[in-house]
Amino acid sequence: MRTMKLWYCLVLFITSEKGVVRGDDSRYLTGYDGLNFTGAHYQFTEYTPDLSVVQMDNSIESLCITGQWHAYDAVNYDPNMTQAACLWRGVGFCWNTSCTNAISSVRYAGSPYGLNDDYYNLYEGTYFRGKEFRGNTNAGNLGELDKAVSSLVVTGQAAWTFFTGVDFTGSSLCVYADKHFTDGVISFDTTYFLNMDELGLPDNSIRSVARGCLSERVLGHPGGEPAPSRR
Ligand SMILES: [Ca+2]
Ligand SMILES: [Ca+2]
Repeated sequence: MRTMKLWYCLVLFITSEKGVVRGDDSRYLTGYDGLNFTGAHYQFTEYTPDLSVVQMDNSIESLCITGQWHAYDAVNYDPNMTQAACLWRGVGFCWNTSCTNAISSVRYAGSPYGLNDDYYNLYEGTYFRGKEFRGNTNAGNLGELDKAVSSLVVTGQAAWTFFTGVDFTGSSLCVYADKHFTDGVISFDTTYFLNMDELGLPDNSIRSVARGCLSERVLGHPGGEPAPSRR
């Protein structure tokens, strides 16, 4: 069973990155099983594919966070991409969630090495569901997520350019984070696209990623195209 779980993790987290984990990373998600930050609680700092392991399955009603976290009704980040998912982000924010008593898995978006390090996360499903390809370096192909990406997140202050061809060819557009969160000390820059319509590329068309703004189409930067409207 242990071997099976490890194998599953390796399949889920395909990466293109270099780095070391810093001790000062401030990302967290504290989930409470009561409203207004009461009751049993657990502080998450890592990907958690099954909240029953920490006795928090279908129980979170309120939360405090730093960073961007994705929360899923299904376990394992919804590999079938059919259940609801919630997006939580901020720096030192606390609120009662509308995703009450439903969440069964959580994972963050952004760099594992530092909260506001430059990073991208690509997802197989809309709403950040399913398998993931993530990184902080150029990727000439996306491995298992080749022609499969349906949502994405960019964090930090660098631009990333997404291409419809392998090895940085085809149509492209570049994305900057457009939302800045801070508590006066810690800063976090991020943006997200729930589906490829928001991004302006066909679904399942992204095939490579490069650091920097290498396209004439620019999203999220002053002077670039406006970010999609948010609920
Ligand atoms: Ca659930
Ligand atoms: Ca897809």
